[in-house]
Amino acid sequence: MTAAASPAPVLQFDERIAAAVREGLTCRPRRLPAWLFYDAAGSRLFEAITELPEYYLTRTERGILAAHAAEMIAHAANGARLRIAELGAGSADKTRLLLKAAAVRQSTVVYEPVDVSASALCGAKVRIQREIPEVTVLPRVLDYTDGDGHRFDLGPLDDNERRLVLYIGSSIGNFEPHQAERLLRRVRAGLHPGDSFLLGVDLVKVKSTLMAAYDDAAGVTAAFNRNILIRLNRELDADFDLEAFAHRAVWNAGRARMEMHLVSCAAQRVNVGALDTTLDFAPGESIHTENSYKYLPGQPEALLARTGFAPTATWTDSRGWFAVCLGRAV
Ligand code: AVI
Repeated sequence: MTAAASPAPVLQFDERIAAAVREGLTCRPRRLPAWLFYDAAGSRLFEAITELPEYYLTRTERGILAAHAAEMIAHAANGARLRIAELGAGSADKTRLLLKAAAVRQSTVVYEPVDVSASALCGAKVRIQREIPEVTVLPRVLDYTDGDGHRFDLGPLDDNERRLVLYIGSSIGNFEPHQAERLLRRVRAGLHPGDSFLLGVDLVKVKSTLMAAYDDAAGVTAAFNRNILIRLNRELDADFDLEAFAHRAVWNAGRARMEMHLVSCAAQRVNVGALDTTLDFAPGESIHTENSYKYLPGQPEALLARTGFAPTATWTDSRGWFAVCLGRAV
């Protein structure tokens, strides 16, 4: 009797990741999409970045929200009750400030975090409901960046209710300007006139401050950047040598953006098993992993105006480093 041969293991690779990597690493200059950063380890590293002394963005925006949350809520409500949606569930740390201000004003608040990740939404629901019992969390699993034409639809409102959509944290900066505009138009199409949109944007500032924020002394941003290679090794059966790629932050003044790159330290060959491909890197060759656009004063308001919102108010910090802008859907 012969034993049946055991079947060869079938390796399953995520097609979306495989397609993005095939496209980005076989073209010149090489690039990878920034959404690849956010696996579980990358999300933890990003949380650590937000605590760094050099990463002024989170702290500065939190200060603006802490000082002006009640005013922001009053402007958006404009006499009605507010229902608050948020693009990206995140850790919702800064969102609390706005939810608490809304709870003071109207005693109960419906909060609709929107994210592609059901598990991120689940975590946000538990945390928020435990901390602010006046808030009912209604998570919406939706890819708000989806350019495939699916409607951005958060569902109906009650009478005398308006919606406020939050997009804080400077996440808009990770989109190319034309993509940012498309995203806002899409959100606007899912709102009614009188609803509002609150946008947090990082502003252009002196180069040394920007560079330090994206190349911190403790090397957390470098680890965040390199984590993308760890992910490709694990999820696409690749063999990137992490020591052989250096983190590089660049201020591109002409395009008003911080760039992150992974630069090959030597001539090297990398195998990507899932793609059945080898990649040859020249010394100094870069993989461009992220853009983080910075805005000039007035630009966020112009963006709102171009996409169907009347800019109603802008709040900033004393150094003029960060802006939180409110637009009302017209
Ligand atoms: C998520 N996003 C707003 C961050 C930023 O600043 O562009 C991502 C990040 N990249 C490096 N450090 C933080």
